[in-house]
Amino acid sequence: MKVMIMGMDGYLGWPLSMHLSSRGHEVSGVDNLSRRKNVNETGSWSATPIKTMNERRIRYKEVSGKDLTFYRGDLVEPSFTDLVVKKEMPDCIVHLGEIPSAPYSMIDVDHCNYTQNNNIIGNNNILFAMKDHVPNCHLLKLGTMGEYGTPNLDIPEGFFEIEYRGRKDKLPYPRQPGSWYHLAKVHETWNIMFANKIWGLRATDVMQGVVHGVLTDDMETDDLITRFDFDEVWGTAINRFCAQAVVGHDVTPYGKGGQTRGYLALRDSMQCFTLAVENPPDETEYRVFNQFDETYSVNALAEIVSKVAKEYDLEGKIRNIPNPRLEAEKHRYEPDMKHLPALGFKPKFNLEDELRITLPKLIEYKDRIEAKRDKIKPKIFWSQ
Ligand code: NAD
Ligand code: USQ
Repeated sequence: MKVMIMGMDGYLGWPLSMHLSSRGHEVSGVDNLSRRKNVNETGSWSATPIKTMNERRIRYKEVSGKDLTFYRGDLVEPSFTDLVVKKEMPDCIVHLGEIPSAPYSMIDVDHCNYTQNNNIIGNNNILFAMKDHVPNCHLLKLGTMGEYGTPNLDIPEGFFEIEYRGRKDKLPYPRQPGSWYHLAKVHETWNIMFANKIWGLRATDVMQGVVHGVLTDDMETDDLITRFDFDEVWGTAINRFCAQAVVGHDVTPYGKGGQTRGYLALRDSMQCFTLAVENPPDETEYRVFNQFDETYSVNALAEIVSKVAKEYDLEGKIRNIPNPRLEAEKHRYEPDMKHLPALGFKPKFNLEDELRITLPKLIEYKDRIEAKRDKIKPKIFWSQ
């Protein structure tokens, strides 16, 4: 299958490119390298020293014998997006090419608008390029579990049956996102559903939980490793807890620590994406997958990181700190996850297993975390 990966240079895009290529797919990709630039802007860096796209592709060719085609450019430019889709004529587009940080989008009006413009317009440009050149192509789009927010109800996969004033219908489940970033994802969901309705474009909208881990089977050497961020803007709680433990910083759940999310190991996320790519929706179908494995509160996450860290003689002292975000700190979280298991998804790596791979790798790069220690403390406040 010809698969085009938007966001090829990213945390997920790079391992997925290698993974799909190793399964025999013909892989091309796009990236404007903005993630690297935006992390530089906040003064931080990846704990793992990542190679340039050219170095990565050359090294991958050396170890696998396979080529990865790469286009450097901005999906927000309609003519660029149109051109690359027309040139490649993919069977599947995996769209990961967005700004993924909630805190970044909350810095100020410029960062909110940059995130929303980048993500919503880039996504629209892909939809129009698909309609014009590859109307049968499958769009595998990365949304987020955070689109749903934390309702006091179970969370289905995209749609639910509702009865109102004696009538029944199947409707999109209410979205209650908690940041400008998460809101952009909701707007994109509506745009994809609309493109599906008017043009019949087929799409899988993936509501993904937080992905953790840093290594996949295709990373034969650290020249092929993916990025791992730990600062307040780009690091997710789990990455931050690992990095904090490695440099002897307190592990910092925010607030009461009851904030619960879905988690998935990077290597299991490869399995999910592969199943979705290789089992496309019917022509003209729009489907939603919730994609995660385990759910944890951030307090529970901190406890597990701390426990595994002790196996490596790290203290992992936990200290709840004032929450810079506005969010429920104790809430129900019962999302469904049925569609991927129905396609054969079997998670292989639980959180503790994955931590026993991540922590030793981070210990190798302890000096790089130490060098940016001042970027760990949160300074972006949701309510200001
Ligand atoms: P990432 O920032 O590492 O990767 C995104 C890549 O897209 C980057 O390399 C970036 O340079 C590129 N990009 C951004 N805007 C672009 C544009 N306009 N044109 C071309 N390239 C552009 O992020 P990630 O963690 O790999 O996440 C990938 C996707 O998955 C995002 O949409 C994110 O919201 C979603 N997601 C991620 C997670 C997670 O835990 N990592 C969880 C849920 C959803
Ligand atoms: N948190 C802490 N301590 C920290 C950092 C965060 O307790 O040091 C808390 C946050 O307050 C929040 C929870 O951890 O309640 C999750 O925050 P996060 O930074 O780990 O993740 P989030 O901002 O939700 O975003 C991440 C990815 C994003 C993806 C999303 C999936 O960056 O791309 O969309 O996870 S989900 O969380 O399901 O919406």
